[in-house]
Amino acid sequence: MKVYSTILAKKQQGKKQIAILVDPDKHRVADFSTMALRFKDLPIDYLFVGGSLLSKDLLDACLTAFKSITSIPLVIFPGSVMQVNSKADAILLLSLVSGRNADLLIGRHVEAVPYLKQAQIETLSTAYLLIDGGKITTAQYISGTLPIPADKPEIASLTAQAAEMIGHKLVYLDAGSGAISQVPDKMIQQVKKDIQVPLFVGGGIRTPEQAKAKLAAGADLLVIGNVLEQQPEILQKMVDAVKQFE
Ligand code: 1GP
Repeated sequence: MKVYSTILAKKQQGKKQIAILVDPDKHRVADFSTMALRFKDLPIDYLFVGGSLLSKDLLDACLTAFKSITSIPLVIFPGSVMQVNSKADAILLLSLVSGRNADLLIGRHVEAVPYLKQAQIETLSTAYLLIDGGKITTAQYISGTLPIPADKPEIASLTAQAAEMIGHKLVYLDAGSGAISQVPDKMIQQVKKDIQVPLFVGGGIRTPEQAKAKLAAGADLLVIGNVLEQQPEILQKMVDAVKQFE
């Protein structure tokens, strides 16, 4: 329960949190140490590692490098059952509650149990809502589900509330990696008003101003990935935007 307790404690202290998402498939093994050295002295709350498609099997190499160089908690953001690894501190056990694909609501979880037991890592029960971000993202395509329309905050809120009632411990609104438009502020505000559990927001956040807007709307934790592949130098500004948020 260590990572979840940390997320909750920071939320209760009114601190905004940032997770940097690294997709191991987008890198070479040699990159991981360089990235870890860039991350290690910044107040990054979590490193999320994973992707919708991991074809190169670099998850282990990535976690190994991050673990040996940084002390930032490592959380797997899995695209499949196979992305379970005991070097991580925790894994987002995602239920794609915006979709109606039974496999992604319970089927894959059943298959993952032996791997999760063996790895003995903390599982973070997460209600995952894909929100239309203006293009078909990998997550949407692979899951074969429709995202929630961006102009339907009430659907997002009812879905999040149902997930919280069912017992999910986190809600994650995701416009998808590289989304053109981020999760709308109005939707974040509505969901935030209606749930108690920590709220993660990600997908297409490219500037510190966008980050601040999502935090002001009510996000407790931002997930930032894609922009750092294109502009690694923006990392410090993104972290500052979150950490200096008042
Ligand atoms: C994607 O929310 C994450 O699932 C992060 O999105 O890569 O667009 O920052 P980006």
